[in-house]
Amino acid sequence: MRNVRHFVTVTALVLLVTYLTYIGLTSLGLMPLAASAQAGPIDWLFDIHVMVMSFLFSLITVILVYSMVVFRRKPGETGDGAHFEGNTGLEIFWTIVPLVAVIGFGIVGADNLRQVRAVDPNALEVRVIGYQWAWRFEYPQGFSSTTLYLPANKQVLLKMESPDVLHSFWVPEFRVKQDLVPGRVTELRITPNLEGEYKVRCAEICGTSHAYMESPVVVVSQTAYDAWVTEQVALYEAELLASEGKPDAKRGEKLYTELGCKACHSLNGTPGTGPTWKGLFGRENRPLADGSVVALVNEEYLYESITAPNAKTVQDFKANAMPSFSYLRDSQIYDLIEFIKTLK
Ligand code: HEC
Ligand SMILES: [Cu+2]
Repeated sequence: MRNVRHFVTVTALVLLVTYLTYIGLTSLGLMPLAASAQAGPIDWLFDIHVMVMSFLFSLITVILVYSMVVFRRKPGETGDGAHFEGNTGLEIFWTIVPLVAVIGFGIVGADNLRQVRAVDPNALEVRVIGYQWAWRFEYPQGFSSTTLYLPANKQVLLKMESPDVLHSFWVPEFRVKQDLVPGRVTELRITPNLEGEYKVRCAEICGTSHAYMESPVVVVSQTAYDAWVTEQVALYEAELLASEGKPDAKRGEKLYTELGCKACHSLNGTPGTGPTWKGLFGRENRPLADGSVVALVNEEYLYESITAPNAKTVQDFKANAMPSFSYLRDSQIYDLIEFIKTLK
C-alpha cells in the first residue's frame, strides 16, 4: 500500500513539474517571429521536442529529489539498504519506450520534411549569388537587386550559387537554411506569409567580413511586388537603352565594386592580392608564372581570365587565388572588359 502511495505522488509531481517546465520554456520566447509557411511544421516539431524534454527533465529530477527527501536515512538507522538483482520487466519497458519514441520522431520528422519541401510548380524563381561578402539577387526579368523583394503567399525557389567559398542563406523568420557551395547550384523553397522587413545573414563563416554579410529581405503584397518589378525593369531597360545594348564602362565600374573585384585588383598601379588593372589592356608580352608570355592583352585574354582564371596564371601570382566568375552573363563580362579598357 505504501508503495502505491509513493507511485501516485511521484506521478502527480512529474506531471506537475513537466507542465511548469514546459510553460517556463515556452514563455522564454525561444523562437523569432514566424514569417513563412515552412515555419508552421518546423515550430510544431520544435514544440513537441520541448514537451518531451520537459517530461524527461521532470522524470529524472523529481525521482532524484523525492528519493533524497523521502528515503533519506532516519536517525538511528545504521544497517545497509536492501539489495536488488536487476528487474527484467523494467529493462524491457525502458528499452521499448525510447525505441518507439525515436521511431515515432523519425516518422514525424520525415513527414515534416515533406511539408517543408513541398514543391509549387508555379514558384517564383530567383537566382541568389552569395560571395565574399555580399548577396545579389537576379530576377527572371533580367535585372538584379541587392535587396531580396518577395511577394507574400507565393512560393519562391531560390537557386543559389557561390563563386568563392561556402556561404549559407539564413533568414531566421523563415526557419529554413541552405548552404551555398562553389561549383554547385543549391535550392531552397520558401513561402513567405507575413509582410515585413527581415534580414538574410550568412550562417557559414566565410572570411574577414563574414559578420557583415547581410542584406535586407522585404516581403510585400503581390500588388506592391508587381509595381516594384515594373519599376526595376524600367530602370534596367533605360540603362540598356542608354548604351544601345553595347558594353558600357560605367556599368563595368559598378560591377567592379559590386562583385568584389575591388578587393584584389587596384586601379592605380599598386598590386594587391591580384595584379592591378592600370595599363592592363593592350599590354604586350604579359609575363605568366610558367615563364611564357601573352603576346597581347586583348578582349579574348580578359574574357578567359575572368571566366577561367586558372587557364593562365600571371607572373608573381598563384593559381586558385582568384574565384571563377563564369556564372556572369556575357553582357556583364563585356561591361567589365569595357571598364578595364578605360584604365590607361
Ligand atoms: C580574391 C582575389 C580576387 C578577386 C576577388 C578577383 N580577382 Fe582577378 N585575379 C586575382 C589574382 C590573384 C590574379 C592573378 C592570378 C591568375 O592569373 O589567376 C587575377 C587575375 C585577373 C586577371 C588577369 C590580369 C592580368 O594582369 O593579366 C583579370 C582580367 C581579372 N583577374 C579580372 C577579375 C575580375 C573582372 C574580377 C571581379 C569580377 C576579379 N578579377 C576578382 C585575384 C582576384
Ligand atoms: Cu558568407
